[in-house]
Amino acid sequence: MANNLTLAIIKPNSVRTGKTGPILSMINEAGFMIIAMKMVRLTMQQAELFYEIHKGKPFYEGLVEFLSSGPVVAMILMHENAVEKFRELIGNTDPAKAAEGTIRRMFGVSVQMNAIHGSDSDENAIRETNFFFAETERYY
Ligand code: 3AN
Repeated sequence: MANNLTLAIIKPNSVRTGKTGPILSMINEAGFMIIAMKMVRLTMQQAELFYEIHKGKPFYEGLVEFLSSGPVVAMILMHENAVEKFRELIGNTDPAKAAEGTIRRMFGVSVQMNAIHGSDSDENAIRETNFFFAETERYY
């Protein structure tokens, strides 16, 4: 079942500019089932932990600061091949390179403020869903 789940985060720039609703519509229309969802504001320490994998990279500190700069909407999504399918829906890390009709192309403003996060492997999907959600907060 693990490969049917992925973690999505609507990033602070999208929430701040009122894009939560339009992004949720796209997620629903693409056939993903939302099995957990909440709005949270991460502390710097929590954001550091979430992006631990990127520690040491030149963009790490800016990324941590950005992710903790305002509320985000975190979700667990269910779909066959969820990780891969959702990466298709969100598009390239760089919104300028993302395909037409993808979430990042429509709502991303820069590589850092690229509107939304999606887990990049089944292993990270498990780690990331556990980071945000307790068993009691999931509907599956
Ligand atoms: P993705 O989110 O597409 O899996 P990653 O895992 O390479 O991309 O990067 C994680 C996050 O780090 C991205 N969503 C983006 O916000 C940020 N990021 C990646 N590369 C850069 C960069 N060169 N400059 C600024 N931010 C970056």
